[in-house]
Amino acid sequence: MAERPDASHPVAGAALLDVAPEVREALAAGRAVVALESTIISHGMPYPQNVATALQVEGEVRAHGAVPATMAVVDGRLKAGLSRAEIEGLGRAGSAVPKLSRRDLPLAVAAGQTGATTVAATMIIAALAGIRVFATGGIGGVHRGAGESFDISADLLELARTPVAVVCAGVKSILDIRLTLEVLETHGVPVVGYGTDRLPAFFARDSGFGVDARLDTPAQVARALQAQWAMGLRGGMVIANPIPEAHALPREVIDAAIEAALADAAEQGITGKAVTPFLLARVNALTGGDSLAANIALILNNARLAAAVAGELVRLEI
Ligand code: PSU
Ligand code: MN
Repeated sequence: MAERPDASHPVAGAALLDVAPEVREALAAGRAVVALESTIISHGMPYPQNVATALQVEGEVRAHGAVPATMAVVDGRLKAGLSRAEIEGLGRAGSAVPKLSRRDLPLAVAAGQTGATTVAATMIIAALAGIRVFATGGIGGVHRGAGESFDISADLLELARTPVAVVCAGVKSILDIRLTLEVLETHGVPVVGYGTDRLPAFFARDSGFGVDARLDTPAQVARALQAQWAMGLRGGMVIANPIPEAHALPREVIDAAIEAALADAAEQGITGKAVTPFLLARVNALTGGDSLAANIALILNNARLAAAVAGELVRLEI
């Protein structure tokens, strides 16, 4: 279990970390805090909707009784909690800011860079700050064709080693969902369906795959996390929360856009860390306003659940 930050017991990495005053006070007082990522702002959505959404998500976390901590690296400092101006800056810069995953963090810090954090990097900063619950849209996973490309997101390995619960809308079908579940199983990461026994696929409520367990209340989720960490398992958990029914998109629309995006990526020879942002941008462009509205709706839905889970963890005093 991550230790609470405490002035008298600085945690490892504290010297590199700036915890926003509101977040620090909440943690010190044992109040609920929810981590949020910033790659979703810079690389996951167009400006200015990305900034509006990031601020709205923070508002939703607050409205449900928790304090939001949006993560990024700013001028080489790990940030747990961003100012409005910092969120605006990342959103406006978009893909001009580097996307930082685990392997990028030390290099960005040493170089004094500013960048947006992926799920993996956000989990790392959250754990350093003592934050256990994180809300996002979708996690990275095993890419289609990974047998050749070896393209497996560092998010999956982070979930294996860092004790942060990630509330998401499942796995976007730009990925190979079956292989993503296999890798999570190999690394011992529980995948929970919230109110469902089906793994959601981001815009769709059912990926065609099941989950390891269905849990129906934030208290049940918190007890599962408590059990995991109490037995010394240091990893995270995927809390897959289906997109609200009213915002789910027809599977044909999404599948067609994803196939087209994958074909474009192959044709343009996109590889490495550029793959996911490229596919996200192409799917957004091909499906237009519908997917953006769905994307915003599911993130807000995840923010609400994450706030509730963080509240329950506080009640369990972990
Ligand atoms: N999937 C989405 N939206 C996103 C991402 C993934 O539906 O915004 C972002 C997240 O920041 C995630 C990252 O951590 O992409 C994964 O990138 P990669 O596949 O390069 O690890
Ligand atoms: Mn990759």
